[in-house]
Amino acid sequence: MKQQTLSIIKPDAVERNLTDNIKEILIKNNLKILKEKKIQITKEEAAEFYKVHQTKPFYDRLCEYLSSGIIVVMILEGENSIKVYRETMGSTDPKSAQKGTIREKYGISIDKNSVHGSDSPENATKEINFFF
Ligand code: IDP
Ligand code: MG
Repeated sequence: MKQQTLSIIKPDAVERNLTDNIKEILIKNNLKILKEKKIQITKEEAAEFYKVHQTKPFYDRLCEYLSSGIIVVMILEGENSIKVYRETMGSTDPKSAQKGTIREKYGISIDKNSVHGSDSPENATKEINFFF
């Protein structure tokens, strides 16, 4: 089933000029970049975007971080793109991410893990509408 999902290249990766390397991995995994924009969001916008995590101890730091620099936001499309992209990113903590995944290759820490990806069809729709 053809699906769309939202991808964000986080500040740590944009800052290190990894945008093209990450896009190359997406394309290799049959994830087509439908729309793309380079922006910086406010801490308030980040707080809205990450609202599902508002009770977590790392919420404030997470919002501070996502709004700390330029990000690249993309709509990806492909067969089962939500699952495929989650697998392409690797697990949340780069230390335990599988070899060859974006987070294993480029992630610095659980905070600076280089990329975001939607985790369900409902959230993909919400997140796409949030940015586009
Ligand atoms: P995901 O990005 O793999 O979907 P989520 O659990 O949705 O992971 O968490 C959102 C983001 O919050 C993660 O990408 C990561 O940067 C950060 N995060 C998640 N868990 C922790 C934690 O235990 N400590 C610090 N930051 C965390
Ligand atoms: Mg998540």
